[in-house]
Amino acid sequence: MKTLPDLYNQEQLAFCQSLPKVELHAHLNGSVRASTLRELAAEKQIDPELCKLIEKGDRTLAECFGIFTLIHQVTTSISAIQRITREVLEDCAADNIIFAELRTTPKSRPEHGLTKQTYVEAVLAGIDAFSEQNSGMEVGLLLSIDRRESAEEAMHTVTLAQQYHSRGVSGLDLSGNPTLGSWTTWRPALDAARASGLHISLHAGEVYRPAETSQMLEWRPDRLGHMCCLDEQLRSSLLASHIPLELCLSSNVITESVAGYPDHHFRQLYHAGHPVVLCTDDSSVFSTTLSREYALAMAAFLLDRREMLMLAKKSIDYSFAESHIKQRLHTAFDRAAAKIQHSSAS
Ligand code: 6MZ
Repeated sequence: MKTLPDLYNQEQLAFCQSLPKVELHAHLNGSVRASTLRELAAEKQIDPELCKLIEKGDRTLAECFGIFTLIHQVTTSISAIQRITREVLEDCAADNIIFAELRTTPKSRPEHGLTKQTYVEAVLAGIDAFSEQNSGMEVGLLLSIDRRESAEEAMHTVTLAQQYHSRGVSGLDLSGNPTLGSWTTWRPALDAARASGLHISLHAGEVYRPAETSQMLEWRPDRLGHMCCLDEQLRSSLLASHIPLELCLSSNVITESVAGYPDHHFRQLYHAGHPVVLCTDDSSVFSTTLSREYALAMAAFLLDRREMLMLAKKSIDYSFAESHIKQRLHTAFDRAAAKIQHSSAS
């Protein structure tokens, strides 16, 4: 594995672990526990070499999409999908996350008896199973459109999001290999989603595609993800837009969308007062946790404890949760933050 020096010290990591946090950009199948992947692969008699590849840790952006294909070969049954959803949420709760907004791509896999609808129901059942056992963490769900999908497939996903809106699906995400497809394919589906009151987050600028990134900015999604590869004009349009941006430090550095932690565009955007939120992207694929992402930011951008608290608190407002849930989260956050401040002072 490519050795990425951990920039932070144990004290910074412990502080970030103690922070109440909000996760707004976590792909379900990229966050599956390695031990669960191994177990599911063994049940399906899938070559253990595949699991080794998944665990390798060092990968280009193109290789990541090969890894997702491998993971998707393992997470094919309703019970596996329920299980990984519950476990990913348990891992979020263990990392002191108070609100987890997961995202996942509904999949039609007739060879495994899976439809997009039964996929979504399995994820919701996993969320319910988690919530029955855990009361401390709120959960949200976005349905992803994969850039490999056609206009019709994208519209089907939007219809499912509308159907399951009352069960906690708050919006849509556009993701997948950023070198594939074209924005005009999914735009009508995203227009329909927005018209029906769903929130939208777009992966944008993960690779340099200035024309597409500019069209996405003009469309004004509720949030953007990544925005790593921009020219000067796009950078100023992003700043002028004030659209909250999900930033995934390890993911961007490991896939070389960004040269290194100190060079990450977090620095410039944060200091310009742009709304940013730290996220994991694919905690399993990039061997990280949200606390670790916070610790990396704290160390790389020389942020103090008060700044980290504010960063975490503000991310509540960028979530797609309903306002009464945001209020609850702010109350829970303030209570936990007061304890942290009290213990640092004593
Ligand atoms: C773009 C990504 C991604 O939906 O099967 N995904 N899309 N850029 C990234 N940066 C590394 N990481 C993950 O989770 C896996 C899917 O999420 C998207 C890809 O479409 C991937 O197949 P789900 O739960």
